[in-house]
Amino acid sequence: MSSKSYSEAHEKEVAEYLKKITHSYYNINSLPEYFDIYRISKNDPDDFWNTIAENNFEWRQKWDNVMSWDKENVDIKWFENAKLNITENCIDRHLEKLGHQNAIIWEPNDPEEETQYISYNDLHKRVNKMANVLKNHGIQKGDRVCVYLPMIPELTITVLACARIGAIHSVVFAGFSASALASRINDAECKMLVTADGGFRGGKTIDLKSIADEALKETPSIENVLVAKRTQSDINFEINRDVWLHEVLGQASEECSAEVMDAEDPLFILYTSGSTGKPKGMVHTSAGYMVYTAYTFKNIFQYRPKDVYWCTADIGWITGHSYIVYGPLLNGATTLMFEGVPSYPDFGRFWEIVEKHKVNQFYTAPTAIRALAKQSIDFVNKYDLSSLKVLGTVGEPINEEAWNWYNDNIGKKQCPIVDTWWQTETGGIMISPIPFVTPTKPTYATLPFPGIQACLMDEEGNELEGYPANGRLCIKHPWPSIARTVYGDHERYKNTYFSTYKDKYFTGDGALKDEVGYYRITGRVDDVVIVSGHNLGTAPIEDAINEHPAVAESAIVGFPHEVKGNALAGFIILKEEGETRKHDNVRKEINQLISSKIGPIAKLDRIHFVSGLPKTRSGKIMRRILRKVSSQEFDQLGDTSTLLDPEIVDEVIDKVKSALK
Ligand code: 7RM
Repeated sequence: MSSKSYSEAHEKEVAEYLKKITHSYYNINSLPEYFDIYRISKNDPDDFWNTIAENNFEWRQKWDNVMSWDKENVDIKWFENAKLNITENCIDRHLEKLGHQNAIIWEPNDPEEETQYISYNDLHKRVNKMANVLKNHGIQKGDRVCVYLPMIPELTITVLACARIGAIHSVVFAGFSASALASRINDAECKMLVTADGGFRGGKTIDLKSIADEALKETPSIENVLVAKRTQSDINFEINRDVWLHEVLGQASEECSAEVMDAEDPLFILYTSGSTGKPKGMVHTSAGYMVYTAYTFKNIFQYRPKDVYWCTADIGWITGHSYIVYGPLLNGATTLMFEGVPSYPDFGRFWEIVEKHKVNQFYTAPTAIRALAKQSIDFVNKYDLSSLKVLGTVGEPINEEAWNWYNDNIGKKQCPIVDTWWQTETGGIMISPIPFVTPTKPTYATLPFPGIQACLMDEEGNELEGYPANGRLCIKHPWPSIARTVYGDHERYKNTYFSTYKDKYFTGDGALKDEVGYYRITGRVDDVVIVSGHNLGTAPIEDAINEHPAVAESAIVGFPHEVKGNALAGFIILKEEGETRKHDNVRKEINQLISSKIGPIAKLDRIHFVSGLPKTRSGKIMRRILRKVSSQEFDQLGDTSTLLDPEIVDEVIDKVKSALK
């Protein structure tokens, strides 16, 4: 055979293979098809998920029962007694046909450094080596391994290596402090820590190892620390505890058979902060998580063979777990992993990467979109973004202005925007448009994904069946990737998610449904403020304010008021700092805007101009802190060490104190 015809034949085989594995039963190609499939999934969830699970994965053994739900104990099981290993589905089964295709494209922080292209063959070898290293250091099935790494390939490889041998990974975002790391290690009693000498993020170097050393002073369960080399910094090294990863990887075998796991064996723990108390270790299990992340990835990003898909999240968050690692690899996709930040070396970095790798699906957060929209449009227009087909957003409500900017300037009005609503607890996307199928509407996450029985509840526990309606978002029936428990505290799981409304999962979010039944997430229900008896969501007020041309970002909270019960305070970042007289004008104009958009009831009693807002590392505004400050409870701010920029809290306190004078 000539090389040309060989490669043509090979191409054809590959195309057929990809079609096979990426062809889910119940692929959604039109709106009527969506409604049909949704109805099927609702009428007979077991049969629906059975079909998807049977046809798209490799099982060592099939299940006896699709789903069981003991409502009293909130004990949920999917695909009971099935046997599998998720890494065989992510890697091994693709090798014959996709071995040479890129599994991961790794783009470094510094554009001068070389990109790494990791084929499925390479990934297989590297995961096996890492798995053997873990085993050689005493890690067995069921042991917990804490992963505290920057966004380097070793992070994905370690996660998969744990899954390969049945160890439970607990990834802690590499921006967290020593005390946050220590409490997570201790809660899960991790036996091993995998970290790095340091990490690069924009112009900064983070001394990960010294932060880890600080944490390790109070983590008795850790036996060994594997250290990846990234920054070449001088680090402290405890000879009896610390191990250079590159040294042991060099000696490890490239073969490691996958541990056969039970469907309900834990795959990972991931911590998420609650409104009170210590973070909750959400436990996700093997089979259900696999089925749900694969099926949602396929349909919500409309991934096609040879596409390059990029999610800008960090693997330290659920978005990175489900939609950088597992979802894409389960579909034989090429997933781009970026080490850096949108602003380094300049605000064109994202778009430069899109052009360089001809990215087809791009998935990011509203906070990044707003930051980029503040910059000169030249940063966007310098690059060719014509490869883009689908744009995604996740993490918080996206305001209309940011949605339009994304649509006009990045998608050039040609790319559907999938506003995907979901949570750490849900494991995968729950409410989202399906591109080219669901007509989008700015700020609306639109319709529940098949298998997701979403509903709105009122405060008395009644379901709001008609629409338009406004209520609290619940899910009536388990889906495969629901977290099964809070690690070590099943009571807390039951109380947080299944006690507010009988036999329903309560999301903690408020939502409204428009006249066609589209959902719009209005924010955490604890962000609802009742002013003079009126329920006011803070998100729509923020949206109104953000339309003011001088405003870059805003956060609204309630504080106690003698007459109205609660009044509203706004913390506002201006695009440019102005002098006081200008501030007074902007104050007036903001309240006029709110009056006209929402009503005079929503006017702000106090407006503080600040240079930043207290945010979590994943970009969520910590309104709890603003609420406490506005209520003058300055000594009850709780732990602020996990904030992106803890110093901003002092500025916020100063502003509030001086406004009270
Ligand atoms: C994926 C993730 C969960 C919370 C959730 C919401 C908010 C997430 C959207 C959103 C409006 C969205 N997991 N949220 N996505 N709000 N529109 N598309 O972010 O556990 O870190 O956060 O984030 O309040 O409850 S998370």
